[in-house]
Amino acid sequence: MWSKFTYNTRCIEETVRNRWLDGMPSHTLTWEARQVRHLSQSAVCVLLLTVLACAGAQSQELQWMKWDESSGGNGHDYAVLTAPASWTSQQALAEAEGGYLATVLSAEEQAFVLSVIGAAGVTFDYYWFGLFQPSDAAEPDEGWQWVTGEMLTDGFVNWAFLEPNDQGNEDVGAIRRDGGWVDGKDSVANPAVIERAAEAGPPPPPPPPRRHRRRRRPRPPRPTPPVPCWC
Ligand SMILES: [Ca+2]
Ligand SMILES: [Ca+2]
Ligand SMILES: [Ca+2]
Repeated sequence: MWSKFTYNTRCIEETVRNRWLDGMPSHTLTWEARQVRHLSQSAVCVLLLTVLACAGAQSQELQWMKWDESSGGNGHDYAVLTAPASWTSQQALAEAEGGYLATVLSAEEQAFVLSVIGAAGVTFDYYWFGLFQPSDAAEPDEGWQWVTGEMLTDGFVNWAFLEPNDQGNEDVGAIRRDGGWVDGKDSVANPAVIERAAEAGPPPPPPPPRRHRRRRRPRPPRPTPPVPCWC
């Protein structure tokens, strides 16, 4: 039965690991083989609910909004993953869409991202975006960087009041509806705002076939006029 499931197993694994109710160690699940061993009833319930949630997250219809270059944008598309999930799961879903959790590199991009969130038709307090802190960074505010590699110290910053505060291993970032940034726990289920470079347009038309030029035959040398004889 389990070998027929094609859901995002990373999403399932992350959520189950973070929400395990009866303390059962996660090694009781052999995800590679899609098999379930020695599960209690409560664990089975959590697993089934998670499978359904992750399947729903994958099937959600995305409404992409382009930040047009004609209006000062970067030409990228943005969308909201409305089904709440962990930061890691949302990043995996973003990558499956050819993108990543959105990076906010300027006040202008922040304004556009908030407009995308506002147009998504759902209302949550927090939306995961592409900010994270490596585990070896000094708490609470060292090492923060974007999933695309830019360091936060090099650009636009908009932490909310008293954030980041690392209230219990908060190493990933979320943006609030009012634009303030907070650090949060990866395991918390939130919607997310994602970004991707614009889809490649149609390939350019092939060049017209080159006309085959006929090679000119070399002209025969002109006969030299006879030299007049004065003798
Ligand atoms: Ca960006
Ligand atoms: Ca932290
Ligand atoms: Ca926090």
